[in-house]
Formats: sequence, C-alpha cells, structure tokens
Amino acid sequence: MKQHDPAERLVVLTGAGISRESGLETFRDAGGLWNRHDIADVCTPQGFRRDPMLVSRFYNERRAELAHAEPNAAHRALATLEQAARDGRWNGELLIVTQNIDDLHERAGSRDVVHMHGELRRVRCLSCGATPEWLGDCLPDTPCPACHRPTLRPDIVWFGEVPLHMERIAAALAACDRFVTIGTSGTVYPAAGFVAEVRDHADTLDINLEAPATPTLFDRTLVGPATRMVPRWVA
Ligand code: BJW
Repeated sequence: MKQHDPAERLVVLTGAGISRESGLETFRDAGGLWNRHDIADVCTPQGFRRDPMLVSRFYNERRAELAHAEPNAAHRALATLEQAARDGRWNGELLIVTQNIDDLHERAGSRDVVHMHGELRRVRCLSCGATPEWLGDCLPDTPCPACHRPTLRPDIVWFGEVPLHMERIAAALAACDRFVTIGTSGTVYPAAGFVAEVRDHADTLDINLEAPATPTLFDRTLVGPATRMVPRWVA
C-alpha cells in the first residue's frame, strides 16, 4: 500500500488559554487558579502526600466544572482541520499536543490528541497502575475499581514528574513543518522549550490573547482571543 505522504505536518500545542472562553480558568492570568491555590500544595507529589484530601477536592471541583463546560470555536476549528485531512480536502497531518487536562478537544471532534500533562477524567491507581475513566468525585479512601485498594490519585502530571507521551511528541516535533502554540504562557517545561527545538526546520506561530512581553522565538504572533484568532488562522 502506498504510504500517505502529507504535504504539511503540523503540530499544535495548546494551553489553558484555548479553554478560557469555555469557562475554564487559566493558571497564571489575573484571577487564574494560582491566585487562589498554592502550586506546592495542589500540584506536586509532595503536596498530595501531605494532604491528599485537599488535592482530591481541588481536582474534584475542576472535574465538576469541566462537566458543565463546552468546546468553543477554537477547539472546533482544530477538529475541522483534522477532519479536512481525513476527507482529503487538506493534504496535511495534524497532531494536537495539549498541556490541558480537559477533554474539550476530543468533545469538539479531534481524535489525534496527546495529553502531555494527563487527563482530569481519569484517575491512576498507585497499587496496580490502572487508569480508569472517572467522572465523579474521587477521595483518598475511594477503592480502585480494579484492585479495590484505596490508592487512587488524579492521573495528572505534577511538577517534578515526567510528562506523558514524550517519545511520540519528540518524533512529531522533529518531523513537523509548522508549529503553532495557542493560549499558553510558555513558562512550563518541557513544553516551553518546543519552539526552540523546531525553529530551525519549521514555521512557528504563537496565538495568544496578550502580546508577548519579551522578544519571542516565534516567526509570527497573532494577538487576540482564541475563539476569534484560531478559526481565522485555520480558514
Ligand atoms: C488566552 C486566552 C484566550 C488567556 N485566547 N489566549 C527551572 C528551569 C526549567 C525547568 C524547571 C525549572 N525548575 C523546575 C523545572 C521543571 C518544571 C517547570 O517547568 N517549572 C517552571 C515553573 C519553571 N517542569 C516540570 O516539572 C515538568 N516535568 C519535567 O520537566 O520533567 C522532567 C522531564 C521532562 C521531559 C522528559 C524527561 C524529564 C512537569 C510539569 C507539569 C505541569 N503541570 C501543570 C498542572 C497540570 C494539571 C492541572 O491542570 O492541574 O500543568 S502546571 C500548569 O501549567 C498546567 C499547565 O498545563 C501548565 C502550563 O500552563 P499554560 O497552559 O501555559 O497556562 P497559563 O495560565 O500559564 O497561560 C495561559 C495563557 O493563555 C496566557 O499566556 C494567556 O495570555 C493566554 N490566554 N485567555 C488566547 N481567550
């Protein structure tokens, strides 16, 4: 069978800003999550060991908020682009690498999505390694559905832990012709370093509500809300 050889290989890295207009908070913006929560308390393995109830409640609340959130025009525009590749209307290939733990890309219709910081709608068992889908509350004494031990944690990558799917991401970055970031502050590594990895072989574009405060490594920037800028860029 002839191998499909797309004319363009596109990697899109999304951050909390793409889901802001769906009603989900970002981290570092004014009024964002880190204004009300201490990162060391809720977003590190040490914080979870110290106070598993506090961390469980933090993620239970966010899981409940996610149940009421809907994908927006930016998520849908990316899903439409992937569909165009499947239908042969665009001779390209799109991989979405998201730092977000929400499932709004998938609910918009995207299929090729890599969650490098984990998923809110999963938990992970520290005893047996199962990662069952989880839609309701999960507390420190909740038993694992597979091994029945009360050793579940959010399936989230916290600071100091290794992000997921790094081999697949590295291969996609090495092969891409175009790299686009949407709604990320570019402050958390390794994602913040991707633009430096690709800029010698790929066109780079950053889409963000705010103009960059310092000189950036990107070839181009589009400033404005994701729901307006992403559909315009994809069109
Ligand atoms: C809009 C908008 C609209 C608003 N339209 N735009 C010193 C130097 C370098 C690195 C380190 C260091 N010390 C420690 C490290 C490593 C550390 C790190 O990077 N720390 C930095 C703080 C310095 N990183 C790690 O520990 C990572 N692991 C690691 O490095 O392992 C080593 C290793 C790597 C690779 C291979 C092998 C080994 C793990 C990082 C885990 C991050 N986890 C979190 C929590 C996830 C779960 C949760 O959601 O609770 O991930 S932290 C948080 O930040 C979350 C996000 O995914 C991540 C990035 O945030 P994001 O998405 O950029 O959001 P914001 O709020 O920062 O920005 C929003 C943007 O949107 C803004 O720019 C707005 O303007 C914009 N916006 N509305 C368009 N409508």
